[in-house]
Amino acid sequence: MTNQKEVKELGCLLFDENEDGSLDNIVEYHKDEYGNIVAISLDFDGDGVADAKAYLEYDEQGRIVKKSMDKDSDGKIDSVVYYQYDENGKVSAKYDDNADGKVDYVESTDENGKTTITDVRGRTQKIMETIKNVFFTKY
Ligand SMILES: [Ca+2]
Ligand SMILES: [Ca+2]
Ligand SMILES: [Ca+2]
Repeated sequence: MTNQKEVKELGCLLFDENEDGSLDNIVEYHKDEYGNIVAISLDFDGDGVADAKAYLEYDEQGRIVKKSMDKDSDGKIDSVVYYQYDENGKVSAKYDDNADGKVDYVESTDENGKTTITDVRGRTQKIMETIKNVFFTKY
């Protein structure tokens, strides 16, 4: 994030996306007793009301294993990402884009650091676009 204007305090990030001097994004973090961020609230228009939420779950090594996203802050989870780690610590991610319990995309990284995304339904169109649009990837 190059346009991050202010870090008010640990746990809250403020962004002025269009640089008009008023805050557009407020990101609020909630941490558990281990210091892991377990919930994130996003206020896209800076009106003080959260517009989207995300919830994170960790394994015993403190690595994120599940990210649940409520894109419209209505209390219902809209998409879920599952993270798996191999013995080398490499991560692969499974995206359930519509939170129906079925994985829609699998993202994996090879030994050269190249990331490939596989659509489990066999469709290749728009995958990158979809992934890019998956809520929260820029954070
Ligand atoms: Ca808002
Ligand atoms: Ca929702
Ligand atoms: Ca799905």
